[in-house]
Amino acid sequence: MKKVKFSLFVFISLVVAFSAPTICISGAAAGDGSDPFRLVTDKPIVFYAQKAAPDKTPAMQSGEGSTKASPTTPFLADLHKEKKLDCSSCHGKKTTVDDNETVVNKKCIECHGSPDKLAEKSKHGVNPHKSHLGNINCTTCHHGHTASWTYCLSCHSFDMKIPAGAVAAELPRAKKSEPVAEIPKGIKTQKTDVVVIGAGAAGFTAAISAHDKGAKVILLEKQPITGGNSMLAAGGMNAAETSFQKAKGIKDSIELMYEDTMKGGKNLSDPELVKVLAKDSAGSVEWLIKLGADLSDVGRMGGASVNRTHRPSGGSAVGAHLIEVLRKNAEQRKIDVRVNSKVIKILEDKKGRVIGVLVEGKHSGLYRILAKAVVNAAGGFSANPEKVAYYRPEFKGMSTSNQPGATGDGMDIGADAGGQLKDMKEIQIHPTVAAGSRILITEAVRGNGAILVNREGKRFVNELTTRDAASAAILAQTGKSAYMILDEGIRKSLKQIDGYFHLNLVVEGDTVKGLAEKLKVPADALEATIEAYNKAYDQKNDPEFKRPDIPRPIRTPKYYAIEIMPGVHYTMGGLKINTKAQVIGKDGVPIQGFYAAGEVTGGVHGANRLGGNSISETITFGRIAGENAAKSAKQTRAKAK
Ligand code: MEZ
Repeated sequence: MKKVKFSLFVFISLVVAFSAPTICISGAAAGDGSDPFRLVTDKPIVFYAQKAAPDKTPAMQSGEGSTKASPTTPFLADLHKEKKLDCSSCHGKKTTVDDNETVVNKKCIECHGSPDKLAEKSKHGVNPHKSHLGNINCTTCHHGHTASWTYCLSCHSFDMKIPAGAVAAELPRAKKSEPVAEIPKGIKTQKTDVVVIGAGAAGFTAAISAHDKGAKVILLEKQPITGGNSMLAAGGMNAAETSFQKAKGIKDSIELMYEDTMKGGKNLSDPELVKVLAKDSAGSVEWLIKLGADLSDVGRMGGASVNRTHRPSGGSAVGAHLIEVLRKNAEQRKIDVRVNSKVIKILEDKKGRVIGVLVEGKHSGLYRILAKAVVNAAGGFSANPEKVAYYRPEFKGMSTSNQPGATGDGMDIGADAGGQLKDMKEIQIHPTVAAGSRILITEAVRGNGAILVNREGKRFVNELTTRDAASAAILAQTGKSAYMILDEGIRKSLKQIDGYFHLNLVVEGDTVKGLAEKLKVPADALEATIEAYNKAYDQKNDPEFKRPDIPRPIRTPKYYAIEIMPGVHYTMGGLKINTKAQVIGKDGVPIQGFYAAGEVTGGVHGANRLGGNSISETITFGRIAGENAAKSAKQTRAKAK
């Protein structure tokens, strides 16, 4: 009987780990007149564990209303002990745990099966072991010595059960700063050629590029999983003059991509950086294809004059796919990738040259890596509400489409190392985040034909205008939200739309009238709106809103609606860089040994980023930063000889 019960527990619990206590978040001192909502030293987030009988599977619920931990609450380690499993069953012979929790994860899989295998057994609608996060560590969610907590709930609100799980979590809050402690004497020190901070698309690209130029690389990620915000990128990657465009007969040019980007950014962008973005974009697509990516589908995003947004065939989300490809390539190259590893300081020598980083590992604690060059690819701060409100008080309380690690600490440590920050007030609101959630409804749905209507059943904006203009138009409507309307034809044109059905975000009707009734909008108005749109499609002319491209009409039942509202999506500001991806110091001179790429930088997107330009930037500037960091490391090595 006991055996049966334990197998049942094993089956339900799926994967178990003995990781050390708490994920951490930090708060530390500005001291230099910069914003006070910066994150440097760590404070624990408290997860409350549910009181549960050892044999029962505790229910995990997301949301507010925390329940205090009971001193009798079992964690997974306790449950294992009850089954007469000792520490070595999870930890092996040694009890030291590295920050990747390598041994524990290996042991989990040995006993319980791989996440893929577990996913096959899952009977849940939303499968906790198969998601856009890809192949992640078991210990991302399953903890041995603290309450387990489903990482998905950082963004979603599924009622997802997890063994020995928390019932509620205190969400990470940015704390007012405290000074960073002095580097302890005799601190453990490692050496490498290049350190890359942040394992999103820019970080992986820089790491792979530096490695391929002969450098020894360590890639550090503070979150328990790699992928960063790039993992969530939906719509695609902009590039001009690509082989895919040519094959489809799309006439584009580097100059046109440059002009669209400058115009979209209200001419605040650094023209030299935009030139590089446009000129190298096709090369970046080719680079990804060589690594094994599929970017053969080409669609359109707001502010683009032609179709130049590249994504996997069928219109799957670009980010999860690219991160899978980049992870695989880093693994094949045996690049040292470390999760749960937060850089809290960039180290400089007396002359201000960057010489390494101070890291706080979840298990290894504080240690130092001396490097010949550092690439900062730590991302933006859309998920730091205090910081967003500090720069833009009018955005206070708005939801975000970003993952929880997008807190902007990379900008803080970069500025502490002498880097100049620019355009910090330029924060982008994405017009279509599903109402009441953090789920981005990709611009590609509008690009493929969907329209926006208000509660009166009327269109009110050119759906392919820039994000700032579309967001402002939505916020001016009754209820400050709108409905995105599409039909079966549009649904079939873009695979990622199926995900919105899976997440229960879609209202559907067999007819336009039926849909209108469900939405409680006037049916005759909605019917007239769709009729006028279909006429605009037929005549290739949208007289009222001047939408530049209508690829499909809305006339194939069923009809669908998703309620959307604007949410914080992207921070255009950050560390100032030059075309070599060198970080520019406060004196206007490049800081030796210091490079940056991706959302942590400012200057590429000016006052408004065009959809599809983010992934483009991460790959193009990630490659430049990685290659130049490797070159700089080589020169430093040669000088030292
Ligand atoms: O670049 C983006 O932010 C993007 C393409 C978003 C989206 O709507 O899919």
